[in-house]
Amino acid sequence: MAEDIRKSIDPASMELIELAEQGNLEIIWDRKKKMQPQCGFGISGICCRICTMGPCRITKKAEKGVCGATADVIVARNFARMVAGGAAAHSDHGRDIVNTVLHLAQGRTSGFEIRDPEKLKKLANEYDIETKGRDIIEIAEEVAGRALGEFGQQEGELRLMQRAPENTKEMWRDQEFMPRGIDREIVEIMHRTSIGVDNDYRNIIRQSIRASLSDGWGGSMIATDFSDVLFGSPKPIRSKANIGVLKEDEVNIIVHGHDPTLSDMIVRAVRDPELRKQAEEAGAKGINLGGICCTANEILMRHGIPVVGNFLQQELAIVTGVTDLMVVDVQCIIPAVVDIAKCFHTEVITTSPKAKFTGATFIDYEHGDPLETTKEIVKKAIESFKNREKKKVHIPKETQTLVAGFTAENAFHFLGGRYRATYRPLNNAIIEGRLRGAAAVVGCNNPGMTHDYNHVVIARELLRHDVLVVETGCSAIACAKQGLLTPEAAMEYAGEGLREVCEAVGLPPILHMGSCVDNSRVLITLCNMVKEGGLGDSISELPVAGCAPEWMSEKAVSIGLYFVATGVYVDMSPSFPIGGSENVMKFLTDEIESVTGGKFAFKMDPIAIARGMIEHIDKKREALKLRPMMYPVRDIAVEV
Ligand code: SF4
Ligand code: MSK
Repeated sequence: MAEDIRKSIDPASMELIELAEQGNLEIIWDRKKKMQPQCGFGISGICCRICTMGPCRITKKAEKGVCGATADVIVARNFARMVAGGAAAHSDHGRDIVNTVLHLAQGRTSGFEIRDPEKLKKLANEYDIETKGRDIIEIAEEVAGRALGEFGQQEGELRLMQRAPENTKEMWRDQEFMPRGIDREIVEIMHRTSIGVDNDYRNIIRQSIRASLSDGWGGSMIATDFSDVLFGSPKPIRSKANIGVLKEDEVNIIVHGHDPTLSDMIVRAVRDPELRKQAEEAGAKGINLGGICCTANEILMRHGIPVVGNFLQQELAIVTGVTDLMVVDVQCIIPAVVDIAKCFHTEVITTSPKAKFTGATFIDYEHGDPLETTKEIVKKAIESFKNREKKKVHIPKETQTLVAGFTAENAFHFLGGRYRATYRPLNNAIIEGRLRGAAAVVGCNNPGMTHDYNHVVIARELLRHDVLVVETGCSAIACAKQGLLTPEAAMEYAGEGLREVCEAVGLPPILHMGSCVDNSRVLITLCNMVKEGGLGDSISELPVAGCAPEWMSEKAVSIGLYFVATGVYVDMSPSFPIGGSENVMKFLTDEIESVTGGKFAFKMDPIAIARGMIEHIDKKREALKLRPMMYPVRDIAVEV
């Protein structure tokens, strides 16, 4: 990382980074700097420590590991294990949500209800479960049982994969990519990549593909669908984003992580009149709830709860001195939040037996009464508020309004008019050349790059080329903070065709589709586009592309791979740690296209990333013989 890299494009974040520096508080960028230079063997994926004959590193002098493993095998194994880690995280998240539905149905937990019974019935139909004349709770128990069964399933196909177009499914079957069971594929990666098992790089990557599909079309899709059943399907909703949503005169609680089971219940707890009264008695004007990372996206999409920030803002939220309590569930919560919290009055509460943090208070949310447990957490926040140190309070003012809450089902209600839920207008707009195509910009932040920069520049470049953008995760938060998630943004940033489409129906040019597991909503959107007709018979024929331009988590590797395996062009920045094997690189960026129709690119510059996506979209338009674009590309600057 260059010493003088701009840390963030976000003024609120920069203000707090400087404040941390003045106060000698160590934050993520400081640790990244101390870590330089980072290990070149790790970056290129040629370090193996799978057995104790190693660790082995491939060099000119030592072209094979002690066991004889080549760079190709070592790189492929390391890559596969990243996929396994990512797929496991998403899928285990999905399992937890299904378990909550099951426990609700069996009366083993309280406080939850089935908020979208219609979606549950649709799921029941997909699982061939009778719904007529049956109690909703009884249906829920059976559907949850069947979905849980797919995690341990040993043979056959996953149910929700049947949603894909026939051609795409045929390709998966022909290539033996169809996952047999969710857990099975992840375990098989761990087996195959242990010492002396799968020693063919292509074969290892093929299993990675199968495991990633069991994430996107399995664990993640189950997480999304059962979250909708349990917490309600999102609807477009206005809210705000960025650190300025924290309030000086209220008790501030931040939820951070991924699992809506906790955050959704906290939403209820902070609305409790008794607790609000207690907050007032403590001298606060109210209780203010905000979120970070994907658990933020979950309660934003369903309740309009404001977003405090994305991944790189988790420590900064504490540096404001007004975060009275941060309560976390699982994933993307860096251990350093506990250290920085010690410099303030902030209480850090962990709630999952899977994710305990040394130095934080653990409250067992999973085994207690959920509503009572969250009320206890809110009471702790009120207590913590009393310990706030006025001289440490510093809240940057920045906030932006946004519209979130789009799903594969509701987004196109708008395009189809109020009463016609159809993808026809979207497909027609693409066919006629009003829209060039659609693109997903997703994924994390990474302190090795300028915070939010790639997300925003890529999104703007796509918009001015009339590409409709969908976003999830920290990318959606990045663009929200820049005001790109409002209908008004279409006027400012979109090409003329996209602007016409957005204006006709009042949509933002970027549709916020939720959390990381909600990339499954993007998959369903692609299925619906194929089903609507006129844009080819398989997902790989669609004029669409994706990118994760600041990714850092293994989950992003799995997401990228299941999109490529579904037939989509995906750019990942930074590159995967595979540079040590020309063969693995060639397979993922080139050869794979002849198998799935999708492929990876690893461009670093955001304009180059966006142009690569646009080029791919144009290639698909040409293959489909679609009409030329209706309007010239809008000539506006995209830099920030
Ligand atoms: Fe070295 Fe082979 Fe053991 Fe890896 S598996 S550490 S390459 S001996
Ligand atoms: S939270 S996985 S940093 S997107 Fe889903 Fe953000 Fe990446 Fe975590």
